[in-house]
Order: sequence, then structure tokens, then C-alpha cells
Amino acid sequence: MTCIKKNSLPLLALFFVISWTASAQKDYNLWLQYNKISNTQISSEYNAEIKGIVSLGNSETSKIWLNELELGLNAMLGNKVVVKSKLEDDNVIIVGSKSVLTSEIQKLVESDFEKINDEGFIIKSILVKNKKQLLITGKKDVSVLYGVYSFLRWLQMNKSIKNLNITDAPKTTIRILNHWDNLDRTVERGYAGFSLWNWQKLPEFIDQRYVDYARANASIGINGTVLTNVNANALILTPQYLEKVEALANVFRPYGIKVYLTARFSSPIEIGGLKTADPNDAAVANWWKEKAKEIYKKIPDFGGFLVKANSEGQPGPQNYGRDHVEGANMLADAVAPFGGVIMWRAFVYSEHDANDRAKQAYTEFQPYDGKFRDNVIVQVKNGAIDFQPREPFHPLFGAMPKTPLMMEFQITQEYLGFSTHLVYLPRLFQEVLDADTFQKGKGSTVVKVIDGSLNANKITGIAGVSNIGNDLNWTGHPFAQANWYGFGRLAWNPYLDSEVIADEWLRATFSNDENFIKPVKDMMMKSREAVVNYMTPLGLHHIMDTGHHYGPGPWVSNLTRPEWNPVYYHKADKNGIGFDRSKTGTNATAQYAPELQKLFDNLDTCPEKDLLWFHHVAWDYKLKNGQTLWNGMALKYQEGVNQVKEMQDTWNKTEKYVDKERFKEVQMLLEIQYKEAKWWRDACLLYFQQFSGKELPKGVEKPTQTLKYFESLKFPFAPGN
Ligand code: GCV
Repeated sequence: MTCIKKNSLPLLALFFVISWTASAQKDYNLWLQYNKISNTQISSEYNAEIKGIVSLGNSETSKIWLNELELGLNAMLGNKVVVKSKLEDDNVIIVGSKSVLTSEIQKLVESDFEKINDEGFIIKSILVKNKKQLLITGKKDVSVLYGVYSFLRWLQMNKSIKNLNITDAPKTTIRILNHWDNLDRTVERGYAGFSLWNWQKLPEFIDQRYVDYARANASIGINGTVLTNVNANALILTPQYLEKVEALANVFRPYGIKVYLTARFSSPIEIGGLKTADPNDAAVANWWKEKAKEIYKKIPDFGGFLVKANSEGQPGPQNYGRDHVEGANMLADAVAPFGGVIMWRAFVYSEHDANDRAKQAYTEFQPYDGKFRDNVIVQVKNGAIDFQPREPFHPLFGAMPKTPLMMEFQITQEYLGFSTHLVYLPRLFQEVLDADTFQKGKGSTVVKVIDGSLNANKITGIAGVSNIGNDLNWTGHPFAQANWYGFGRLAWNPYLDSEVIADEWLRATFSNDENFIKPVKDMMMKSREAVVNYMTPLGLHHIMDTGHHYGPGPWVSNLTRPEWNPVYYHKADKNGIGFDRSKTGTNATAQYAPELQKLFDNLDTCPEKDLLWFHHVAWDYKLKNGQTLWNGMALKYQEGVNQVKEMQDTWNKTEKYVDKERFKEVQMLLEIQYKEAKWWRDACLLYFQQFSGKELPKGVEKPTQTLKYFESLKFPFAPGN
């Protein structure tokens, strides 16, 4: 029996505090763990190749890269790397932007500089006066910083550095997080605590979290952040708040991150004392011009505004009989003199339009093609409804060739199990980016619309609705960090493979042990299909409980706006299930290029993953695997549940590769996910069974509760609402 002496208690407590802190620190450190390299061959190679650092320049950014290099190298190599003031020995890392390199070194990488844009970087083994050195450089300081993070990632992945020759540059200009953070620090659709921005203590109090947030973003190439919710509050534009925004911008600047704000269209009335916010009113236009001047005086590199107008009750130009172009262009004129942009959202649908909600954004926005100012970029969600587990790509992509369109992904898991379900989203993002729009013939993929290459657009961008809050681990679920990471990596290079990103993230976050990497990567890659299977298989969508969107609610039919009711989307009846968007239905298929229209219209060629998105299909319809639709659907729900069980089995075998705390956290979260996957399966199948009138097929577990029970569940305090 262990006996604890009385006076040893404080020591014991200290031990717990220390071990808790170290473990919690891991959660906090995201993918920047810089674990000590255990592979002796690799660590001796690194020790031989890295004898010191010579850092050139003395900007704030250069201090950051030097700190980061020291931190990363010391931790990974297990000894202190020497910082030198000049180049004497060989095997030194030389870090600095183009302008501070000696002409001899500049010459060595002349052709590499031609391959990169302003934000790109070069990492190259070079010979200077016959001595081997490693150069990290770029045209601007922030590009050097990107190079440093990329180099450290390389080491985190234990790759050889003997002969490096890397050039890399972002393929999009705006790589931005959209925080749906309110001024009271609640976060709309946020599942990781409260907002990071402590408005009450700003501008004087600079929370270390702001610095760490900027660091994490810079490490994956994110270069912008919209601090406030698209359901905007005009107060953010008052002097009282602008000085707080300025303080954040000052923290983010050396990390290459620009601050943007959401502009509430009615601000001239709410905080400007005007009687109208009509964009064609000279006083209104002038008010915005003056406001822009005021902001840029404080924040010279302010990025611009993100606007949600005339959508879900937000004010906009239509309140005055004007259109989106008039509204966006008026704001664009206000920020243009300072180099600002307007990101105008195309997420619109009206309760007064009885037509298919999925068609409305296209119908409204497509005719505006070519009418926006050069500094306007239209921000389009990945699908035509709303961030569902699976949606066909939004038909606007490729359909507005004369207008830059930016992608809006949702990193926070509003419709994908909040921060309790492990769902690796880069898989979903990649599916959308890889989709072929056929708008300029075969190969006109969404990614080519986004990077501007299809239509030679100058501004390009990808936005991600943030999943970050003040939870210790930032994102609620340790694996939700991979979605932040993956978003950033894809925003930098939307052609990257999601599996490669998962591999990087796992190595940088947990371990390089192949016995861990292989099964866990596999689990991540399958997790997206699992959530589709247990929530909305075969093209079903928006059948979540309404309002908070937590859990299943296919039965909900009593909300005033028809398109807020799940019954609007699944249309289950005695004859079958699904939304007929083909030419026999709402003809939404006509918004796609003719090749796709034909493909989607025809039941035989419509991809089964989108079947019920485009068609109302009989319960006895034969799927490609020979099952009837009813049986196939039920089996998909069961498959989703089984997949979560497999995820649990996989994770349970990883204990020896992961620290205790994160191992346990993920284990508990998977338990919730498993329970909720079964809830989804049982609730949906019991509900749909009323219409199909059929038995559950063999292999599908019988529900343990009644439909009445599931319908009675209420979640008054579901987060993020
Ligand atoms: C910020 C969905 C969400 C809303 C969100 C909206 C949007 O409707 O449920 O919370 O509002 O999308 O993207 O504007």
C-alpha cells in the first residue's frame, strides 16, 4: 500500500500541476510542438548540417523568425544552436530577405526569385566561398518568415536537409479567417469557448494569445483575419472600438496578417446620425469615405470590409431599392484610395421567393458578372445551401468569368457535429476544389476559378469560417486543429492533397512513428465520409434540428420560413425521398454547365452521392449496388456508425504514441461521436420509415428508442446559437 506522508502533499500537488501543465501545453501548441527528434540518423544529420544561424535584417518580423528558429531547433535537436553575427563557418542557416543579401548570394538564387511572387520563399543549399550554407530567403520579410516555418515543418517531418532546393509561393492573394465573433465575446456557430478578442481589456492589455494566434496563422500562410461576425454590429466602426482593432492590427502586422472588419450596411444611420444608408445618397457615400479615412489613419494596412447584405435579416442596398452591385461598389470606392478590398457575400436567399433556395444566389448574382469594381471580390460558400456534410459545388463557380470569386469554407463544424465529432475537413474542401465546372470545357475545375487562372482574375482568395475560441486547445477537439491547419495549407496552395496535409499535421502535432501515422491518417481520411453516412447519406441535406443545428431533426416542419424546415429539403413521402432539382423539378441543374446539367438530370448518371440532392427517388429504386433505395440508405446510416466504431478502435491502439491528456480527450470525444452517430441513424431511419413503410434491412441495428423520444429531445443551451 502506498503511504503519502503529510508534508509530501504539496510536492505531489506540484507534480500534478507540472504534468498537467506540460500536457495542456501540448494541446495549446497546436502543430508547433517541435518534438525532440528521436531518429538518431536524422538528428545527427541535422546536427551536422546546422552549426548556426546568421539572421540578416532587424525588422520585427526578423526577430520573430530568429526566435522561432531558435525555439524550434533547440527543441528538436536538443542542444542550443548558435546565433552568429557574420558568416564565417560552413553549414550555417542564412536567413534574410532579398534586399539584405550580399550580391554574391543574390546571384546564386537569381533564377529562383523569378519563380516566386512577393510572398513566396526559397530554401536552398548553396556554396558561398566554397562553404556549404543553407539559405532561407524571399522578396519580403514576411515571405522569409513563411520560409522559416516551412523549413521547421520540414524538420518536424524528419526529412533530409542535405541538399535542399525549394521554391514555394502562395497561389491566392487573400488567405483569410472569418471570425463570427460578437462584441460580447459569444461566437456564432463557435464550439471552442468564447471569442479570443477581449474588447473590454483592449487596447492596453495585449493577451499573449493574440501573439500566439498570429504565430499559428503565419506558420500556415494565413494573411488576413476578419475579426467580427458577418451578422455585424456597427459599434465596431466607432472610435472606441477602432482603437482596440488598431491594437490587434499592431500585434498581427509583423506576422503578415492584415485585419479586416465586417461592415454593417446600416452603420451610417446607427452610428453616423444619417437618416438613410442608401448607397446612392451622396452623404452616405461620403460617410463611408470618411470612415475609411479614419480607419486607414489608424491602420494603414487595413484589409477592407466583409459584407453580408440583405441576407437573413441583415440590412443592405435592397432596403433602398438598390442592388448588390450598387452597395458593393459604393463601399469599394471608399476603400480604393487606400488599397482596400470589399468581400461581398453571395449567401442570399429569401423567404419571399417560393423557388428552390439552392437556386437563389445564382439567380441573383450571376447577372451582375463584370459589374463590380476591381477591388470587389464576391465571396461564395462552397455549396448552394449551407455548409452541409456534402453539397455539390456552388453553381456560381465558373459562371461569373468577369468577376473574382473567393471561396468560403466553414471550418467550424456547424452542421458536422460541432467540436465533438472528429471530421477531417480538408477532404471535403479538396472534393469541392477538384470539382469540374466545365464552364470553359473539361478541366475548368473550381480550384482554377479560385486561384484566378481560369479567368485571369487579379484578386483571389479563400476564406474559412474560424473554429477558434478561447478553449485551451483553441478548437475544442484536438483533431479540429487539423481543420484550421488544413484550411491554411489549402488557402496557400489549393492544389495540395488533403492526405499529404494530414500526414504533415500528424507528424508536427503528435509523432513521426509510422505505426501511429498510418492508421490515424487513414482514420482522418475516412472521417468525412463517415459523417456523411451517419448524418446525410446519398445527397440528403439540412435535416439537422433547427436553430442550433445540433442532432437530427428531419421531422421539423413548423418554422415560419419554409426553407428553414428540414421537410423542405428531404421531401419524404409515400412515393420516395429527395428534392427534385432536375428539369422535371426546380431545374436547378440548369445553373450548371450543359455537361453537368445532363449528368445531374439523368437518374442513371447522377452521382449517387448527390442523388437525393437532385432527385425525388422511389423507395424501391435500385441503387448501383443492387439494393433498393430504402435498404441502401439504411445501410449507409449503419456504415457511418460502424466507421465511428472503427475510428474508436484505431484510436484506442495509439496510447503509447500520444501524451495521456490528448489521448484521453480524443477517446472521450469519440465516445460522444459514436453515441451521436447512433442517435442520427436511429432518429432518421425511424422517421423516414413512416414513409417507406419498410422493415430495416439485415445488418442495420434496431433502434433502442422510439421516434417520439427522439422528437422530444430539446437542447435549449446548445452552443454556438
Ligand atoms: C453568420 C447560416 C448560419 C448562420 C450564419 C449564416 C451566414 O445560416 O446558420 O449562423 O450567420 O449561415 O453564413 O451568414
